[in-house]
Amino acid sequence: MLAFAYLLYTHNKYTTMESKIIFALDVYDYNTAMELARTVGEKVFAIKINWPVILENGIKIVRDLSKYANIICDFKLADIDNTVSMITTKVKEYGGYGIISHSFTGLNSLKAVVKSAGNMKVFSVVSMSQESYLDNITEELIKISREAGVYGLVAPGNRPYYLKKVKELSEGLKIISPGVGAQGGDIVNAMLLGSDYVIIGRSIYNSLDPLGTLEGFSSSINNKLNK
Ligand code: O7E
Repeated sequence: MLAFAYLLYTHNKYTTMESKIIFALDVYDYNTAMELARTVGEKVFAIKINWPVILENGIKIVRDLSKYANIICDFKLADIDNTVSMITTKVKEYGGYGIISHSFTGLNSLKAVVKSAGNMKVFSVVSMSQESYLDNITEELIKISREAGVYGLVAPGNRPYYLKKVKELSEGLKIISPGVGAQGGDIVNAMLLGSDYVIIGRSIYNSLDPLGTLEGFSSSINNKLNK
């Protein structure tokens, strides 16, 4: 029985790893969050949560959601080394798969996140899906991120110029991209320009059929990219 449960578990994780989609679960309500996670969890690479779900439910929801998918905590850390370490340590304690940090706070702060993360994946924001001051310093942010030893970079799926630029300088770091769907980006273009995973929120959770919508996104990647 235990062996069967383990097989089922590893199989689910394998299925999850195949997907190129990270679902942005930006809702408040606990039951809604859990229901969405249960519905799409096995079909996505990971679920990303942000302040809306945490402010309403607390950090314990990371553990609950982890039953259904890898959980990436998008807390966009931007503080001194001690504070970001404390937050990262807490996310690790509750079973987070990954954590997202800003990089404009500099090398020391980002290194502190990487150190406290242990086996958790650290992604750093180097370019946003809306115009921001980061546009002036993207190259420097990539350099800091590489030096700190992050696992991946956040770059926009709806702003091709910046996505291409990040890809060119990424030296193999994974790229995860918001901006697809509700913010106008196209999933196939984003993947062709270098995204490893696209982050999609509203287009899925506001849909009448979240699973069907997700599967539509997945098959558009498979159809175009596997030709
Ligand atoms: O537009 P949506 O609904 O598909 O959701 C996009 C998600 O990506 C949402 O959680 C938002 O906070 C996040 N995001 C951006 O939209 N733009 C950015 O530049 C960065 C992020 C983000 O997720 O950063 C960390 C990966």
